[in-house]
Amino acid sequence: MLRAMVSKAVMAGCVLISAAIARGEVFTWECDSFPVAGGWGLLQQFCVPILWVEDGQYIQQLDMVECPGKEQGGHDSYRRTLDDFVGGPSFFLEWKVEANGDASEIVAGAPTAMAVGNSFGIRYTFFVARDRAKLNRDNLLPIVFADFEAGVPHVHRLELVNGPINLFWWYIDGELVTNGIAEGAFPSNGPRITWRGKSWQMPAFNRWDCIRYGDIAVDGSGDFDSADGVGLRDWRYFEECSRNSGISIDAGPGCRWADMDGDGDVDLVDFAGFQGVFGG
Ligand SMILES: [Ca+2]
Ligand SMILES: [Ca+2]
Ligand SMILES: [Ca+2]
Repeated sequence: MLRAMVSKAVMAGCVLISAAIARGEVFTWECDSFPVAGGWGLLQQFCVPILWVEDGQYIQQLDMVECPGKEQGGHDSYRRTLDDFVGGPSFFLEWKVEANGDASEIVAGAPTAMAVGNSFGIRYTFFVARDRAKLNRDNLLPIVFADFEAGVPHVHRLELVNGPINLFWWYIDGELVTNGIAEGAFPSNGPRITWRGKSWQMPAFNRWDCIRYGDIAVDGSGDFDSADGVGLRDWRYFEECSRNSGISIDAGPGCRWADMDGDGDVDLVDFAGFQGVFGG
């Protein structure tokens, strides 16, 4: 059961003007390859992290064994620019991870971190441990924690809508943790995404299952990646939504695009609707 401790923030939104450039659609890395092969730039590695790919997951085993005398253990981090997504009306970031590191490591930015941000102070930095996650947007804004079940992977989802007022939402496993007014439009002004595994004072063992981001698909469109009509790539994600949903099981915010009849689930009726637009 998700228990969110949310402090309310009331602040004025500010609109950053972004140049309209050719924009991307959706980036996906399903963790079935090493990150660099999946398009990520290696940022930092130290203290000899042990890394491998297994069953569609990228696994980081991080400890202090190879760091005698150091104040922290293994580290493995990656980055990509988000320049292709500047100027969009919306943006989502979704990732699935299971971390076994203790929540006491969060204070040092471990055992996992996922951050999007820019050079102008807009950022969303998430730290996910075994049974707790933390969102830090800006040091002047309230920090939000969420507690959840240990020993299973969890899907984290950030949604941003840019407009006269910029808004954000954070979901875990489809359940809203917090939302509110954003500090500005994003991605904007040299945006980037960075993620890492890290061991501070205790070993960490992280199983990453996927990282996806890009435009938020239009509800009920069947078009997951907002590109090239409805085709095989969309089908791969439709099938996933269908598997995780079903009659009377809410599909969650990450599957609104696959809920063709808008009743909250992704079932056989939606499959028929998806077939109707497939190839179109
Ligand atoms: Ca995977
Ligand atoms: Ca598509
Ligand atoms: Ca439906």
